Amino acid sequence: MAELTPAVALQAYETMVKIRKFEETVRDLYYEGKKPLFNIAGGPLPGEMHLAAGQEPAAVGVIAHLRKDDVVVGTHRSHHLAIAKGIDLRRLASELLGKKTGLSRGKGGHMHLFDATVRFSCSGIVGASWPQATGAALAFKLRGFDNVTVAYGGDGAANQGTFHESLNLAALWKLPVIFVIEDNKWAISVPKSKSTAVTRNSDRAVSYGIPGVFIPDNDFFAVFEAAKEAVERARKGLGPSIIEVETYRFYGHFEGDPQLYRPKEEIEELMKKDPIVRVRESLIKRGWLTEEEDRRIVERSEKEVKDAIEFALAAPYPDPKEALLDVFASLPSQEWSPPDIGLPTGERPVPMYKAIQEAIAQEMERDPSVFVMGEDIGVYGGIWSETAGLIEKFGPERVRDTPISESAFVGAAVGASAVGMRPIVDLMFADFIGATWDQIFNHLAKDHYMSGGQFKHPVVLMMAVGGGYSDAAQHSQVLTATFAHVPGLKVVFPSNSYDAKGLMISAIRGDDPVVYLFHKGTMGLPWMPYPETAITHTPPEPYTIPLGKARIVREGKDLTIVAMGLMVHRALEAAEILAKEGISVEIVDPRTIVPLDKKTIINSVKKTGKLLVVDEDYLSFSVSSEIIATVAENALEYLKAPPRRLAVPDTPIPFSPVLERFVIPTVEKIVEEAESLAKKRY
Ligand SMILES: Cc1ncc(C[n+]2csc(CCOP(=O)(O)OP(=O)(O)O)c2C)c(N)n1
Ligand SMILES: [Mg+2]
Repeated sequence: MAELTPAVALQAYETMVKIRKFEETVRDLYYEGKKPLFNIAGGPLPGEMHLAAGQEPAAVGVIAHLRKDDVVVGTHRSHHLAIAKGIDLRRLASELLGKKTGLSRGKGGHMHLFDATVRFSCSGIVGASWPQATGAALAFKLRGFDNVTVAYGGDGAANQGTFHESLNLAALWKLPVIFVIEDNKWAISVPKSKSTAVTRNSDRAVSYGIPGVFIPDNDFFAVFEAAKEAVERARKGLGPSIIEVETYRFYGHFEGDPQLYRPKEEIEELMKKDPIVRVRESLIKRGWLTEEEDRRIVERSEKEVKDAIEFALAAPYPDPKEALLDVFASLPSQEWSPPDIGLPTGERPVPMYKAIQEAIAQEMERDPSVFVMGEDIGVYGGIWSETAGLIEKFGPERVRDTPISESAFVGAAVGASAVGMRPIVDLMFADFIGATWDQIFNHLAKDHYMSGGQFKHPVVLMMAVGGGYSDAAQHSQVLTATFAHVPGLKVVFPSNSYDAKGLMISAIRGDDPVVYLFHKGTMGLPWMPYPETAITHTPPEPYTIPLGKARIVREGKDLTIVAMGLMVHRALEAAEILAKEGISVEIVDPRTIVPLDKKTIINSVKKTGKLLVVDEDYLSFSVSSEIIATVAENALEYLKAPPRRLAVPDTPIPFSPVLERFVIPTVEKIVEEAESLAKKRY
């Protein structure tokens, strides 16, 4: 925490001057080469541009109290925050211009600034910062560090559900996070009076039993004092606070914004109350700043900004092929090795739910950065018993029951993993991803890429999938394609206990986000029917299975069936029946959908000449489509008949058992389809 000494005040003033110079310079540059003026793609500075001139006190007044290893998470309007946090100006300017020397080597741009060295990130998604800063604060608390985190958001962002979920979570868990609302009174064209039911967002703190202060009139000194108290409180472990700063947006929402929604007089009035001019006057009045020193500060700032922009303009663009890099932190080795054959056998058959528990427990034992959170995962042990017994071993801090706030706790995993934790998040049912999809597909999946490889999210998102027990359309989906379609997510889908354990350990140890799906019908739960073949020998010691390596569950020569999860076992049952008819079926279980072991599938089809994909996900635009496309691209000439797929026929999953059996692939349907395919020839 800083005291307002002359040196600290001068430093803060200089940072504000530098921010303003940066924004003014970027603004001028933005319009260069743009014809017409609002041509978003023209000139050296492409894309959208949201500038923060006028909002300097909210940035500098708070961040002045932070250390380099504290975390700041910002928004689409974040240059001022990044500069206050100490980001390198040359790399910042380069990133804005999409250059190789940029923070993310041109992969993020102005709305997605990442700098791991000063622990700064921001997002173009309004309201995303709240849970992420909350998660980083959770990481610090779990590790016993005294770091704090600051989440920034606008008056508009304070109406997102994430804001309220995060406040509840942070207050409940007494996390060292400060929620700063930059109230510039506008969310694009919508005035706060038309979007927010309360006059002051700081009053919302009452609902969560935490302090909330409102700083009127963009007053740097008042922000500084309020932040000092909030940071002190957070560092002492006393929990979160809200600081709402009434601030001014000098320019439009974005550059090119004609601002027809706000009166010109408002802008003129704001300019008259320029916060930097007011700080300067105050410093001069206090005798802390002379006109001479002020000139030097302005000159220094101008020089630094000019140097950064010139550096960025002169810097090279990245090699276009770099667009393909950084999707994942690690990929399977290029060396392909033959797949495992058959289901594991041995003297230790373990149901899948126990294999998952065992894997998590062993990794938690080995690595203190691993922790689990989700709904009902503590004393209850997870509704699929996947976390049973963990709380007794590791306690409620590391086996953390959460409120029903999927956005907040998945976002928290994003934030916690960015500072070195390895969260396992239990989402209960895959169907619930809708409540947190933004954190999954815009952040968890993309941050590694957008940060040019700086931010890693080693998060395991585990969840149950599948139907067959009349839980209907919102509790029975498989959704493999939904996840697999998003670049940056690995997708794991074990079909048996042995694979479940080895894949879980690999997922936890890897540096990429992994969606870990388990089928309810393979878990081996006493209250849910399951095939005996899902319960396999599972060694007691920890072991890994590389992601991207299929298993040939059964060898055959007439027909290849590719199946995942419960469908592997239905295919096995079907294969037994077909064998009696003299049809020899080979079954390939990809085990991981992303990365997909294409080669094992292709090799199998080359051998059998026939392909049937059995998929419990929806039929169209699916993993089954992808597998067939892969085979068509690589082994079309080997096919002796058109490939087929058996999947849910693009309907939601119905409730009534007779209806449900009609849409989900059954053993009978697999037999029927395979028989007909076996007979088929071009
Ligand atoms: C989830 C989401 N919804 C909508 C948008 C489009 N959008 C970008 S900025 C913005 C207004 C944000 O207002 P506020 O939070 O007050 O921040 P300010 O722009 O005033 O700094 C909107 C609606 C978005 N980027 N993300
Ligand atoms: Mg606003």
